[in-house]
Amino acid sequence: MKVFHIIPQPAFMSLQPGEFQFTAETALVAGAGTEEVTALAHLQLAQAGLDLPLGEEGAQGKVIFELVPDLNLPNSEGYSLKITPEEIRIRAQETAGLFYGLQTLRQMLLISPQDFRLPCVDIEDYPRFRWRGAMLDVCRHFMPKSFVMKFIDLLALHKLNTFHWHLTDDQGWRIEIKRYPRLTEVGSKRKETLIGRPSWTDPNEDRFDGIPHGGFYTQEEIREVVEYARQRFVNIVPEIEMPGHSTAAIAAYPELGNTGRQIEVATRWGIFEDIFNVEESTFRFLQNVLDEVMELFPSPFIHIGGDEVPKQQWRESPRVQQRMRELGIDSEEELQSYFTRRMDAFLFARGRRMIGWDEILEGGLAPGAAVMSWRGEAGGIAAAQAGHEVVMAPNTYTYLDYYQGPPEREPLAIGGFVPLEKVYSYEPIPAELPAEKAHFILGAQAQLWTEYMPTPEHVEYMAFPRLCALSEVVWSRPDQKDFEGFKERLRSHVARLERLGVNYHPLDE
Ligand code: TNX
Repeated sequence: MKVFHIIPQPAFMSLQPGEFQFTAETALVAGAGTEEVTALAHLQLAQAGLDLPLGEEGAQGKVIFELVPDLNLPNSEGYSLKITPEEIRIRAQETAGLFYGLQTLRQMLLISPQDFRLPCVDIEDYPRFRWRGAMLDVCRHFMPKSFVMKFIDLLALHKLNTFHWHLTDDQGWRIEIKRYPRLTEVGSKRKETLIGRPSWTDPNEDRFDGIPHGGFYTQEEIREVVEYARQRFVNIVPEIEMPGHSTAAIAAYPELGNTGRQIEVATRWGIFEDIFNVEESTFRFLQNVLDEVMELFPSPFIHIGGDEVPKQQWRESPRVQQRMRELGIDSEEELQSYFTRRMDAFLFARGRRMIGWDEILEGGLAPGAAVMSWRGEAGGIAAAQAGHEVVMAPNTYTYLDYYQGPPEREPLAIGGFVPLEKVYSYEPIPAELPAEKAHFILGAQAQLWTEYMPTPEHVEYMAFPRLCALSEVVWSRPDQKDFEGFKERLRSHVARLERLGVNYHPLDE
């Protein structure tokens, strides 16, 4: 039955006889401690076409939210949803579970027929992984706050709980830092943007659009987004890139770089030579930035980037070489490791955890660091072997900036090929990893790098339906995996996306 084409697939679901009819009297009932999620239910069900009054238990026809501490579900995000002819009851051990029960109900109602009847059903559901996420790059192309919020709501609709917000990069610094206003005054704007792909043979052949591009989020706007995400049980992991991908910051404050030259915010894509130096003043700068970031984001994890750091400037800088000798550091790889360790210690002392891209493994991993494995699965395997927590984000399965269909039929993308079935087939626990290390894999996430996604509509086109497949990878039981069944449910599910005004890549017939 179409209404039960839920994505991600619930752990257990059994159809029961009878049906529940919504009427003008059907009330939403908040059990003790569930007031906030019930208020959100009112909002989200209204969006699905049902304006339910908040009422009392005992009224005729009701949707009840109830916290039951001893429900015995395998984890705190699980829920039970029972529809009987008399009532709809959502129960969970914690509020997060009630929220996911609500998302299941919301999905049913988003495609239920106009008469608002739902067949009776028993659902017991809980996630497989605790890190279920998506990363959005707002640097290569700035995305308005309203879209960021819509995207977070769509994550939540798919029971994803982590939004990794890539806020700084060579082409733009997108977060207001009060202590360093030039980061956004200068660093949030570039004078133009590359058209098409960079030339492989001669950068002088690159063509540019001549149109200034910019944008950033004020701290007030960020607070608003964080609060919106909190209500939807989405943790926002902010990313501040260091020591590479930092052209925009160095353009704002050249003293952070190695050459002393005034450089410009990058206008093309790729890997840039300008990286942070290792002066004490630069560490202080970064720590002051992170202090403001931690004020804004309650996330237990703070992402410090760490990827794609060309070491040429460090090799050529007499100052850096002198610092290396003073510190007894022999290689530039080790110097990046020293850099990362200091950030790890800094964040740890403030009660947070550091996470970085898998390059932070090179030259020795900081003790408390978690690793985001993007260059395939190898980094994740090595980190988990060494007893570090890992988030799987392999480009081979989770890069939604890669093509999803034959390139000649798709809008220009960065390259690669990760069709829907490939995403769906992903197994976050690598086969090579010994079973006793599997618990180090926190989960997985999808990546949306936006070099070739200039607009929110284009981001949606790349994200959907592949993000639906990813949600099933991280939420559903692996023994339930069935691509044909998934595709059938997806055919119903896209009607929900349409209802919510989401652009998506057409499904193959
Ligand atoms: C590599 S993935 C990058 C990004 C690019 C992406 C394009 C990673 C940690 N670094 O800077 O946008 O490839 O696919």
